[in-house]
Amino acid sequence: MRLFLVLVWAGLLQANISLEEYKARREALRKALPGAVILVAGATEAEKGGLRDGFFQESNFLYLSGWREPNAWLLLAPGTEILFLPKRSEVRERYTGRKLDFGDSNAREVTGFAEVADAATVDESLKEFAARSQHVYAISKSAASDKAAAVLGEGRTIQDLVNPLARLRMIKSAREIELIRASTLATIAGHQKGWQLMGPGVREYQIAATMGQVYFDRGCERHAYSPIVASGPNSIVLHYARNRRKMDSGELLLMDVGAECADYAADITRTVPVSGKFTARQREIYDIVLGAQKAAIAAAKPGMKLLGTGTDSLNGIALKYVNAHGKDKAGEPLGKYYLHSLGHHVGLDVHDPTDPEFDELKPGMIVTIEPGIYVADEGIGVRIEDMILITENGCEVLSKSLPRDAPAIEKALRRVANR
Ligand SMILES: [Mn+2]
Repeated sequence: MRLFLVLVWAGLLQANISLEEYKARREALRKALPGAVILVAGATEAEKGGLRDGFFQESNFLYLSGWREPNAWLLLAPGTEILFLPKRSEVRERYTGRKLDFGDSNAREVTGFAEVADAATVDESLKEFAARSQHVYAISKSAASDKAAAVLGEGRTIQDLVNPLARLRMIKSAREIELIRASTLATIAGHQKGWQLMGPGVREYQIAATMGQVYFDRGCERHAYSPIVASGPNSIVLHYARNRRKMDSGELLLMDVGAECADYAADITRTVPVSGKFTARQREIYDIVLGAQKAAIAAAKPGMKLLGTGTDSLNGIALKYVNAHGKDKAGEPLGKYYLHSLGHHVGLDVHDPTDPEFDELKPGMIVTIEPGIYVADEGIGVRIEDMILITENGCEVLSKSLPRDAPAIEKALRRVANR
């Protein structure tokens, strides 16, 4: 059974997204912007090819092309799609390996583009197609919008591609959902292993290292974001990333850690007691955060909104729950300690782009539900974060196999201690 699962796993990670699906995405974008000329810039080696991280493709460019080599451009126009590739450089290739050249005979087959051209001719092509079109789109403040402004001149309006593209990215395909499920499972395995190591005297980075080891060992390529392993007073720092502190008994440990596997992110948070049992006050706060999360998840379905504060908003429902339960030391409601909003979309990016005008939940969206309460003067920060898939009638909690009820967490930690 175990071997079988490993084989399924390897298959999932290898196939990624097909060239047909990338092409369908480009077609969907062209259909959404009829008659438009669309220019998208790939990441350059200079900005993303550093020794520290290695080269990785800009996510909008990857979403539309699947192309993973640097310094490429993408031009979409009515009836046309062109991938522009730079000339090969022998010197660069000594460092980063053989690249595809626009002139290679297999260039169209490898890329899935009917036309592959020399990146030195982007300006010419852009000018030519823009002269025949009413609308030119590029992502604002990107190399593409800079180029379009420079090539087409001051008088020409460049429209922002960010929101039209975000609308497509917000609805995940069946294949994307599969890949995000795989990232979620790898992340859950990491969390479970982290729990096994946790205990008084352990350093935060040891937990982060253990969690990462689990998902890197499964072929996941990156952390989806810098791991947050925050013990005791650090749990109130929302994006704590130093991970140096030694944890102690009686404290909480907040672990917000996620893998990126086959390009897709996961984002899961659990807050657990270092010594295996919540104190009464920790448990009280924990149960309020969990209650808020469960109320939001119970209400999640198409037509509801993720953000905002209205009765049609999951964030509003969670905040209302927090304000109606428990008090701080001064007897005040806890809503003022709910310091960030409820969640975000997850996909190629851990914080996937969203169009604020397109804010109603729809089937195929994947979002996090992550309420938190951070009471600085009590040194208690609790965040519980799960990933949900919006379905026709409600939602599915993708990360449900990682315990989140307090008794289930204590039981899981007891099992670990008894081994
Ligand atoms: Mn998150």
